[in-house]
Amino acid sequence: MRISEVELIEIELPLVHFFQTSFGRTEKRRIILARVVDESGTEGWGECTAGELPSYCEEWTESCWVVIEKVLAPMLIGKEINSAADVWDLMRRVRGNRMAKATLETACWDLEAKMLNVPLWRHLGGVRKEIPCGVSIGIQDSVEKLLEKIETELQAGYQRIKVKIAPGWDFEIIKKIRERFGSINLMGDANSAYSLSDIELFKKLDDFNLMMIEQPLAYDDMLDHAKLQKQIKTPICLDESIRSPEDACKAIELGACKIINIKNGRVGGHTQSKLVERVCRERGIPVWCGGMLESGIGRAHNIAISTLEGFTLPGDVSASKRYWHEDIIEPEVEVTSRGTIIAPESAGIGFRIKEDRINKIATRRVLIQ
Ligand code: OSB
Ligand code: MG
Repeated sequence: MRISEVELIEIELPLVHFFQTSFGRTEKRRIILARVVDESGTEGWGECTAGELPSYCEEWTESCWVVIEKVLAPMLIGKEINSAADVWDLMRRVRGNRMAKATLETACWDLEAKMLNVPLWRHLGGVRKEIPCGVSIGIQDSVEKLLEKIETELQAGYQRIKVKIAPGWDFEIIKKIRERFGSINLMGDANSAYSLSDIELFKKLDDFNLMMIEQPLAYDDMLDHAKLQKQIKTPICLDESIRSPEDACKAIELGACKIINIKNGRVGGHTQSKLVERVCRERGIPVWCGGMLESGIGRAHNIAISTLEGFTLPGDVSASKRYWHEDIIEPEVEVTSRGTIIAPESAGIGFRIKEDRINKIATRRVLIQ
């Protein structure tokens, strides 16, 4: 392929319900979409998963916009690209900025799959047509509200419930969930809200038989996670700490985790996600696909990567309607009563992009040629 132009479009999408983590509350998303066009006229779409502020990681909507527009897109435009798997290497002179890179890299995978007329998930090497799904439920204004939400998601068939935890919203919350719903598949995600001095809390949480506890300690501290994992039974799952296949190797060797959450944005796109999946599979570490409150395009990419062999645990990939009044793809992502999503059979990401809707909610755009 040879990319003739890249268009960046920022859209504003209000969430159906606010999403609160230990680092803050999100009410509406500012999402950058990338449309990459091959000289044959074929298009591929990617979504930037950076947040509205640099809280989850250093990248955010504003930083990604400028890095993609001024640095990354010019590195790809006009180059003869043998395969989407080479796009990561074309951007290797830029350090970090993995979410910005993933925006273009995933778009190139969609483009390539469309040129080959195959579904992206098959093109990535996926082995399952149906992926197991869980939900991530943010911190609520009351425990009653949280229990109500869990009830709704269990009714819908989701295979596991993840709740966000933070100091003051942890032990008692998990206890109440266990009392009310018994032995459901349950896990907590702390988004780095704790330190090793909270070890007694984690020892007490062991009694609740959680599937895992996600990123309890600092985003950049594998050593402390290794120390914690040695003293608790609950498996630690790393999210923020794993930015590359090398990070995955180190974390596993250190004993910092027993499970890894893979996010395309955080690791730099599909090629890097595939490498992290392989590192984990070869070492017997199960993985699952995380979410970043994506719109339909990012969600479709998440579905595709979730079909790889190592993604054996239910991910945070769930139905469009949990997030948006109206998504930007058609059909919207739906979940079966078994709590699964069926990977689409049409070419590329496999969903139609609703460009008329995108045009209506676009807040800025730039064409790079
Ligand atoms: O830590 O997994 C996380 C959302 C934004 C930033 C970080 C995280 C999350 C989620 C939501 O947990 C997952 C989703 O439903 O998209
Ligand atoms: Mg997380």
